[in-house]
Amino acid sequence: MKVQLVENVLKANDEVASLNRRLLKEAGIFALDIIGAPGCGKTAMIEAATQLLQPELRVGIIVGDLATQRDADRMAKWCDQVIQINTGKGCHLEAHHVHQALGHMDLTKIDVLFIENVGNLICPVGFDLGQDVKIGMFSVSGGDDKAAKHPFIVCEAALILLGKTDLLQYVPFDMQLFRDDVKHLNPNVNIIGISATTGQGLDKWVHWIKARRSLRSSRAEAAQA
Ligand SMILES: Nc1nc2c(ncn2[C@@H]2O[C@H](COP(=O)(O)OP(=O)(O)OP(=O)(O)O)[C@@H](O)[C@H]2O)c(=O)[nH]1
Ligand SMILES: [Mg+2]
Ligand SMILES: [Zn+2]
Repeated sequence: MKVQLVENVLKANDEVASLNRRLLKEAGIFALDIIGAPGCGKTAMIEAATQLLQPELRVGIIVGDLATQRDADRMAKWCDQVIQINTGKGCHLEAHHVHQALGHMDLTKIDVLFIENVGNLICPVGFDLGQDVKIGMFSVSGGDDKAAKHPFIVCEAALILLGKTDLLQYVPFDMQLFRDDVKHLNPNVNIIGISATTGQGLDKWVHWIKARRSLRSSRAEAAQA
């Protein structure tokens, strides 16, 4: 019976995720689900990337936390479409949360949507939100063993971000080990090192977003032709 229940929950989630995907596609929005441990630097990264993407691309942000609207307040400095979701005891975002948030946004004024998931490397991986890509985020201060210990996000991610690279000179972090672990789990995924503090690597990350967005748009045009 337990298996049945889990399957039903995921099935219901997938139905709403498909609805979200259709809405986002119709509006031409490229959506990224950002998944990383608490404090790995998700909000700082989104703040920095938003400043670089705009005004060329208009950004919208949905952010999930158990409590507070502190992240939304931080990001609202750079973006006028920010929705905070408080999940209470929930440790991940589900498609219905995103669906509700989309209902409060002007989708005609968004090109890139960041969805900052609840800080957690485990169950957010299993819940489709209707995003185009899931991004796995780790940090130098989190330790070089975290990719190996969290294989599911590494396998699902379209890209791995390694944040807080400015701390490499202060904390022990075996970059080769981290790279080898990622390659072993997912040979096709790239790693981009970034620092929201110094700006290092952000140009590469923003370039990746623009390239993937263009690829998605040209595929959509080809499908319509
Ligand atoms: N040195 C350094 N510190 C950073 C960097 N990015 C974020 N931080 C710091 O790390 C802490 C957590 O950053 P957040 O952006 O709040 O991390 P988060 O992943 O959004 O955290 P939650 O939403 O609570 O899971 C803060 O004190 C940031 O100032 C970075 O690139 N370098
Ligand atoms: Mg945050
Ligand atoms: Zn969860």
